[in-house]
Amino acid sequence: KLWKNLYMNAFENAVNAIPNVEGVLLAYNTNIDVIKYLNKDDLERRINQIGKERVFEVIKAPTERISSLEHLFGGILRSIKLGKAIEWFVENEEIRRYLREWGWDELRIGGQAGIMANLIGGVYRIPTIVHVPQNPKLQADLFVDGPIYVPIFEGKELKLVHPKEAVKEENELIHYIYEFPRGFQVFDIQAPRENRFIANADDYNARVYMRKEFKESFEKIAKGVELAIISGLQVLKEYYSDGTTYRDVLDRVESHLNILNRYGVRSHFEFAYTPNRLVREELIGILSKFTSVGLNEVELASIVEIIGDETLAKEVLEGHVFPIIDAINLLMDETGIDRIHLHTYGYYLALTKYRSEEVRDALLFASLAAAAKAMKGNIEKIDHVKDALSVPTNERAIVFEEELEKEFTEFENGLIDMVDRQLAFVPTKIVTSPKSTVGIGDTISSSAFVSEFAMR
Ligand code: 8BR
Repeated sequence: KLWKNLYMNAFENAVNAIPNVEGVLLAYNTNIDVIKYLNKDDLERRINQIGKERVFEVIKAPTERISSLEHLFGGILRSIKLGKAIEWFVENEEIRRYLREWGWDELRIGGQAGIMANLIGGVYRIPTIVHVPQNPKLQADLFVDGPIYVPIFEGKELKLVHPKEAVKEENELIHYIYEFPRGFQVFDIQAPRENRFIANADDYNARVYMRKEFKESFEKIAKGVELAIISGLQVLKEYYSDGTTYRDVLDRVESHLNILNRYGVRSHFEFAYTPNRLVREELIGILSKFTSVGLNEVELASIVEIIGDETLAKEVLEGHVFPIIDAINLLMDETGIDRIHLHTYGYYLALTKYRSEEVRDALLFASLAAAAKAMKGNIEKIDHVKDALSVPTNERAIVFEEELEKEFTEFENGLIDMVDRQLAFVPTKIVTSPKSTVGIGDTISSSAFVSEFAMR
């Protein structure tokens, strides 16, 4: 009952406040997601043509990258066999041509910045500037209509236009996503659960390429926005074959953050899982330049491995609320960041250095957006978010709520006063049979960040 009312109020408050936001900047990763639903006969035919035995060898000895058809199909079969999400980079042009010809069932805008642009600009109708490393027609057409802009030079002047009005003959940065359902069978292999194999044919986002408008005119771009969301740094490697390193990219990111801070633009970093430990450590190091960070429990555990200890990291992974609270407090101690938003299956937490009910309302609004995304696969209008009010609130989170009430006597309406910090807790809406769970994390983080600063 309490949460039902809080949810309704939060939705109203967020929707009323969202038009106040003058502009959001989203950088850096945008690409094309190609989705193909695998077909047993087609797959078996293609594999038989290449030679089944050589493909099957790759299942046992994964190559982790694709430079031949054996690698491609071996990777796909390995993903099916393990029911695991696997992503390998496509190294040569011939295979890229093969993938393009193999075709697809659906095209979607991809990359965190690209996905968030269609939500924040397309659905919330907030003027949004998005970084597109390349802007070919195939990708530009995937942006919905609305106040979504890319900066372009016209002569020496910087202009903001919809990506469709700025199409160039540039590279198509494609992530080929091969989906299979649970029980999918090919030869004698059966998928224990639904999942996907991704063949990544995108050299630009892999190195966090920044286009010249952003390199040369970032200050002008920053002046036009109130909020910024940075993502896509999780792919960085220690070094590249041309002698450059992750440091070259991070130097540029830091210079962008300095400019954003100078203009009072609040910034959020979406901390996606970063496999390289050194890069992860360096990302923790630059968090102090951001206002806010968003992550899930797996990402939080991977951070605790560096700034805390193995025991706490393990407890965080198990999803219990007290170790997670300890971990986000530790992260705030280490970085001094003002806001940490943790989302996990069933509840969200936000630890902030300031006190405000809007923090909680923003989490509730984000939970509605997440449920809408789970239900529809793609949110097309704000009414989809409103419809999520009818999704039941997660019962299991109520147990955590009771534990919090016991521990913190002043716990009220999802807010806990922690002397110099505030902790907000909300049980989320859980959709029982989701259409898709791709991109829900980005939807949660961006909806909460943008709506909180709209309301405050
Ligand atoms: P990540 O991609 O960052 O892990 O975020 C996924 C988030 O989506 C989870 O933390 C969870 O809160 C949310 N989610 C998932 Br997964 N399934 C959901 C569902 N069926 N309904 C609502 N939210 C869901």
